[in-house]
Amino acid sequence: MHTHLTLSCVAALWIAACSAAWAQAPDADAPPAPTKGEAKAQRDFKMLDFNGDGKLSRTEVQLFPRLAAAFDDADTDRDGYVSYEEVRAFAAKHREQRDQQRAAAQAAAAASSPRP
Ligand SMILES: [Ca+2]
Ligand SMILES: [Ca+2]
Repeated sequence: MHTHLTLSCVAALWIAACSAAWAQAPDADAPPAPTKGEAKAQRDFKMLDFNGDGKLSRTEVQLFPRLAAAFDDADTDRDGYVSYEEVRAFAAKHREQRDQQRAAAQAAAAASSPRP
């Protein structure tokens, strides 16, 4: 079995908002076919989904403290499971927040820098 290493990668992937492939803007003119990154993400999700019911339970992520900590945030409909859609939404939200924080930081830096 070599799943442990792979699952650790998945955990890192989720928390890191899963790369640009996962967090594409929904209004982007993207092709309907899954991207290479998304196909991999789906594969990784299935690997994390030990019992194959199409969603991640708290038990399934308990080996990964960072995933477990993010579980409530990702489980937006509060059914106790994180679906693939919820993971995607979480990744997108995560990226949005990061972008906002970056924009705010840039605005603050611009405001505090002396004008020539
Ligand atoms: Ca499951
Ligand atoms: Ca849910």
